Amino acid sequence: ESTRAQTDYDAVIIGAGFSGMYQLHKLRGQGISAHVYEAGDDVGGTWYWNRYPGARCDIESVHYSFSFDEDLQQEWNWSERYAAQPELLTYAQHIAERYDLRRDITFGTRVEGMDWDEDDAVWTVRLSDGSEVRSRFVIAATGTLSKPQRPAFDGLEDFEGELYYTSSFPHEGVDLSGKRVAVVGTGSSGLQTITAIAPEVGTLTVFQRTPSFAVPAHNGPLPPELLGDVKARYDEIRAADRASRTGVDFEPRPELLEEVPPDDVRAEFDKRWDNGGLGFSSGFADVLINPVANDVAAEYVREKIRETVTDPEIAEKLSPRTYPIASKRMCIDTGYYETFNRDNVSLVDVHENPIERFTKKGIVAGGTEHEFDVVILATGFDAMTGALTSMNITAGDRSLSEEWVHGPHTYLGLMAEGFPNLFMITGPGSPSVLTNMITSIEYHVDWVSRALTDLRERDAQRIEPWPEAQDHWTHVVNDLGALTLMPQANSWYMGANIPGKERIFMPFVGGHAAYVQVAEGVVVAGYHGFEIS
Ligand code: NA7
Repeated sequence: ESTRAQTDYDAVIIGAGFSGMYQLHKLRGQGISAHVYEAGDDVGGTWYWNRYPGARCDIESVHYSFSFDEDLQQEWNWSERYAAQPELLTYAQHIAERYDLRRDITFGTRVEGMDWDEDDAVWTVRLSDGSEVRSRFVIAATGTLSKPQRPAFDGLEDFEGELYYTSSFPHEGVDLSGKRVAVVGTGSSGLQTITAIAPEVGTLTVFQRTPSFAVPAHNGPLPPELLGDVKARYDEIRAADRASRTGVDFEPRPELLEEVPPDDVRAEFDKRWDNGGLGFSSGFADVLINPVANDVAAEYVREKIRETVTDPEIAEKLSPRTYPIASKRMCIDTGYYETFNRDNVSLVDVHENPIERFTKKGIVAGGTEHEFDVVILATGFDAMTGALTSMNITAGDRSLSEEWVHGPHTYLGLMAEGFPNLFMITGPGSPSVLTNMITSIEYHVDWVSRALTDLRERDAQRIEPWPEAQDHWTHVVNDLGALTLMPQANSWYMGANIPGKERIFMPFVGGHAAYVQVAEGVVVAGYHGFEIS
């Protein structure tokens, strides 16, 4: 009890996105005092910040939703197959209200730093309002794509038009109609923005450095009878998701692509293309391992691009050729390639001729100045580690950002050696970014919550991974990644999109189900690999 009196909370949770909210709800249910600090003015995380036109989830709503409460999943009605940002934000707000979460969340407050006090086994957490709180545990529910990447373009501050980032798009008041608009970046955010605004703007100029592979969403209203069927079988559907590699059961075939006759392969891809979504590349297990199999899938998409885009030169520029398909997260689109058949849309390839600088009037690339009223930067995120390394986390003379200069080191993507009592939800070294994020979030929150209860039962106050356990896991993550084609892309999985960031494959590529087996085994073996005291 004496140590109890020195802390403000048992647990501080950083972030009120889906993971932070579920974590708060779960700990409350276990009688563990917890408080959430959130930089934004409301809940929702990713879906609070990323309000650009056309923002939409790339996983179907009936899977990208909480499964922990049967009443919730029975009562909530998704309107579309893939939820758009406003509906996801409404869902997040519903979660906050349903479980009365806001009373334990401080909004508009960023965690600016935290120090571990080894004598008291307590974290001191420094907040942006200048205050400090002391907490036995800290749970970083800070997201994997939450620290925006804002390239330092020369002259950016000289640009006199409107400048927006997709990752912090204004909540209201943007009118693009009739204007000369540029979009820089052709990842998921860029693709969705481009497709959504093209009909409304005067002219749209797309600055593309690397083309993406886009598979159709075939989005549309979710028919009530389909939703009814899902609800009737929800247990079965969620169980299949949890037993899968990606957290969505994309039903892979048992054979390898090279074992299947070409006509049958073609029919399988046709079926998956017509169904739409990320399951396109999940049909054959060797697509991410065997370059020959991969190229069959890649060529299928390139053929679709040639069929869709009327100008063959533009079709070729839009066709990815420099990296394997699915080695970066594919984009799920609704008429992206068709957009380039519009008279008001043009494509500037900035691979050969990078953006040189911004001017008062626009952007200079390849020696040509392009003039714009509005520039939208869809330039991505310092993914997986950025939110954690920018938080000034220190323990004694060790700092997390320095420890991770050559890539993240974690045990199971849950904790880092040297930083006791600090948990990460969907941290680097977990499979989360290769999965349906909600499946991964629920598993991690459940794992951490059980660990805190187990610690309390043992009357323990401190948990930290062994250095050897962390080394082994980091090798497993790196070595498994290296067996696949995934490290061949300059992706955010590799940290390759951030100048100067160490190139290392950060997620566990073995999939959700295999990961769960390991992480459950660790618990069954008495938290093997963790020092508990
Ligand atoms: P992404 O997928 O990282 O895309 C960022 C895009 O911005 C990508 O096309 C980049 O080209 C481009 N980019 C970044 N910096 C520059 C500069 N300096 N010049 C030109 N182009 C640049 O981020 P998103 O937000 O679209 O998507 C992130 C994830 O959110 C996505 O994977 C889904 O899971 C949801 P590059 O490819 O680096 O050549």
